[in-house]
Formats: sequence, C-alpha cells, structure tokens
Amino acid sequence: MRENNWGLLSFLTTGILGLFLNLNLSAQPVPIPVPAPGANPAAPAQKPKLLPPPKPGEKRGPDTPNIILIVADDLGWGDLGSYGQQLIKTPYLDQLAAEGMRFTQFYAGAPLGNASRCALLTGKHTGHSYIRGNRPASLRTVDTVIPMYLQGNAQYETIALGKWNLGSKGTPGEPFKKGFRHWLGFVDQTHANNHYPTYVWRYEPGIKGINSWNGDVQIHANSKGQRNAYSTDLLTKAALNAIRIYQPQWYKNYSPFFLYLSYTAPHANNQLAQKAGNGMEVPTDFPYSGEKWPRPERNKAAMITRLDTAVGQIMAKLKEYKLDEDTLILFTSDNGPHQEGGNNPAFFRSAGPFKGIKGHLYEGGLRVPMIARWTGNIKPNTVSEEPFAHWDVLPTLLSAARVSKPREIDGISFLPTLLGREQFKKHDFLYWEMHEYGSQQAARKGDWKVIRPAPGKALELYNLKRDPTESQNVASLNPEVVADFENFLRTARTRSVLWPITQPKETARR
Ligand SMILES: [Ca+2]
Repeated sequence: MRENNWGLLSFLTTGILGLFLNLNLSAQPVPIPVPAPGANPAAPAQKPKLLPPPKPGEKRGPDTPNIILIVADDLGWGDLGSYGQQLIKTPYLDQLAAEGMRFTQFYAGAPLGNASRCALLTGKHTGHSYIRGNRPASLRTVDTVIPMYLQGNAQYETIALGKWNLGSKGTPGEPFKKGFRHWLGFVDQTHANNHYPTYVWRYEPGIKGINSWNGDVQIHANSKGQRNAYSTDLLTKAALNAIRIYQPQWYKNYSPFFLYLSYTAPHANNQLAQKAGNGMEVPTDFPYSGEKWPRPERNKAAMITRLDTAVGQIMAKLKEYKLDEDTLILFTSDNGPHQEGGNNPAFFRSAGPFKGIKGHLYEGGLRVPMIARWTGNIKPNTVSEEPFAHWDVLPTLLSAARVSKPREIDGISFLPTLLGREQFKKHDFLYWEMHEYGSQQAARKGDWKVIRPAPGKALELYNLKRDPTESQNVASLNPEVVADFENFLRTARTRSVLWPITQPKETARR
C-alpha cells in the first residue's frame, strides 16, 4: 500500500514539474541515458520507514539541513554592502550576512569560472582537479561531485539550476550523470551569457519513464528577438518552485534537498558587447536610472541589485515554509569581477581593496564573498577571517549532511567555524594554477602569498597582512620563506594532460 502511495505522490510531484517554469512542453521528450553503473559513490538508498503524519502543532523536520548553494558569476569581493560596497544596493544579501556568518578571506578555486566550479563541486584544488582552465571540458565518470554523496542514504533530493559548464550534452559530465536528479540550465558559456535565453536545457527523470524529459525547452517569451524573460528571474522562479516541490514533507520522511543555484549575473553578455558596446544586460537600470554613471555601470549595478532581490525572494520563501532552521544557505561567487561588457571594475571598487580582477592570481581575481546562514546553528552577525577556499565546500556540506567524506580531496570542513566551535583543521598551504596566458601558479601559507608569473620565473612574494594590495614583492628579503614555497610547489600538482605547464606565447611587439 505504501509502495502505491509513494508512486502516486512521486508521480504527482513530477507532474507538477511540468509547470516548473510554465514553459511549453509540447515537444516530444527524448529517451534518457542511464547513468553508468558505479558512477554514484553514495550507498544505495534504503527504503525509508514512513511515520504517520504530524499531529496539529507537532514540529518535525529533516535530520540534516536542506542546502542551498548560490553561486554568482563574476561578482567581486567588493560588490556587496556587507563587504564595503558604497554604491550598489544589496539589502537582502546584507541581511543574510547579518543573520549568519561572513568570510573575509574566502578564495575561489580559480580566477576563471570553469576551473573554479570544478574545484567547488569536487573538493579538489586546481593542482589535482580535472578541469583546470576555461576552455570547454567535461567532468569524467570517475570525478565525484557533491550531489553524488548526498543521494543514497543521505536521502537528499538534488537539483541544479543555471550555469553548469562542467560537461555539455552527451558527455559524461552532464549534470544528471553527476548526481543532480533535476536539472535546468544552460548548455555552455555562450548560452549562459545571453541573459534572454530562447531555450533552456532541462532534465527530469520521471517515474519509471513517465513524465521523463531530457532536452531543450523553448522560452517563447524570448523568441523572435523578444526580451521578456530575464535569466536571473527565470532561475529564481525555478528555484522557488523547486523549494516548494522538494521541501521536506512527512510523506517523504522529511528528506531534505540540495539546490545548486548557479546564477549568470553579473557576467557580461560578451556577444552583445561586441555588437552594442554594452554587454551588461538587464531589463531596467532601476534603481539607478537617475545616476550620472556610464550606462554599463548603471546596468551592472542593476544586475547585482536584481540578483540581490532574487536572494531576497528565496529567503522569503524559506520563511513562508518555516524552513529557516532547516536550511543552510551558502552564497558565493565563482571568481573576481570582470572587465567585460563595457564596465570598469574600478568604478565600484568591485575587487574591494585588492589588486587584480577575474583571470588574475592576485587577490582581486581569487578572493570572493562567502556568506553562510543556518538559523539557530550559525550565530548571527559573525565574521570569520580564517582563510578557506571553494574546495572546502564539499567536505563542509557533507559534514552538515552527516555523510562521510572522501579521502582524495584537498578541502577541509569549515563546519566547526560555522557552528562557532574550534576549527582544529586548518590549511597549511592553499594552491592555484591557471593556464590562459601561459601557466601561472600561486600559493598561500599563513600571511604569505607567492605568485609564479611564468614557468621557470622567480616567485613573487607578498605579505598579505602588511600588504593586502600585493604591491611590494619582498622575495629578496625573505629567501627562507621563498624556499619553503618552492619546496611545496614541487609536489603541489599532479600532471594534467589537458592543462600542462606551458610558457606564454610570444606576442608580437607593438
Ligand atoms: Ca565567472
């Protein structure tokens, strides 16, 4: 009997998903590929024992928190009010920080999106991860990511929305082959950068093949050059629906959800920028219409404020469903601010006080906002100055979900810090590499940071405490510190076939 109830309820929820975005689903769905056996490291799910419905007034919920991981695209450390932004309004993210914890020394996995997102989801820094650069590549079957651990006995419903960039259609890196049971988003970078997409790629497993879907969903509101459905709003709508549909319920044994919400703002639409000079695409420059700023800056500010409003809507939805105490929210960005789409990152001091932007191993390219809220568990209005990085997110979330962590990762759990306990495990070294203009490496230990601008070149050394803007290379004054880093760098990375260490190409002198 219970089996039948389960089937019916699952069918009903899947049916509701047809309304996920109120999109036209009249096209024929295509067959769904079955994930490779052994691709999922989580133990097979045991059938949950269903308890009777709660009595009136009885409070029950999931044993481990829902998790919402929100990632902005190219949002700088200095773009939020809680991080010192003076001009761009971000009241909801500031409220999120006031209700939780804000990290001042949190690092992206890489100064560019794809490598950074790979580190975020795999728990490995770019010396060990598979995707270490920005040209398209797919995660392999052997690469394990956060949602794969949250399925199985942890009973998480897993949803990914928005920018993925870790495997396009037909590759082993498709989101639904990497542990996300529900997926809606963009095929690649060009698709994601268009803030008025004419279609989205959607995956739903359905129940025993009924209501299953894997393919494109047309967005008629944006067809024939119309610009009616903005990507930030679309993703927010899908996220609100996902929270409504997958919130823990007694008839699903309060199984929690993991929502990876990967916004495309405030990334520039670079194709539009080539044509029009302004790639900071947004429906309106409200509330900055009256400002005498250059138009791309007005638009950029409006994009960020609109993203902030989206987070506010999600916060309101959680409150409406009384899920604040049952939900851990993390908000971060994939890399530092860009200089694309006609905007100048210096205009709003988007990188805060730091040197460098997206694509640089200086702090401005790597340091990103990180805000965490888990009502009743994280003390409000707290700030952590401990250095952590995106590859720490996997072990942290698995700890919160009480799932054992894999050994072959670089990350450490910062859950003790979140919960106000002593953080025994700390980083010795942090490591980054990038390969866009020839190979470059960087590492941090304590207050020291080194950058190797090209293979074989001497290390630049900075003391971040005394010199947070990395303006004084003190390598020659501290040979023993440099030697320590040189030692570390000898073993910091494994070889990568796709991203070998290369010299920068000789560029024509002008
Ligand atoms: Ca990015």
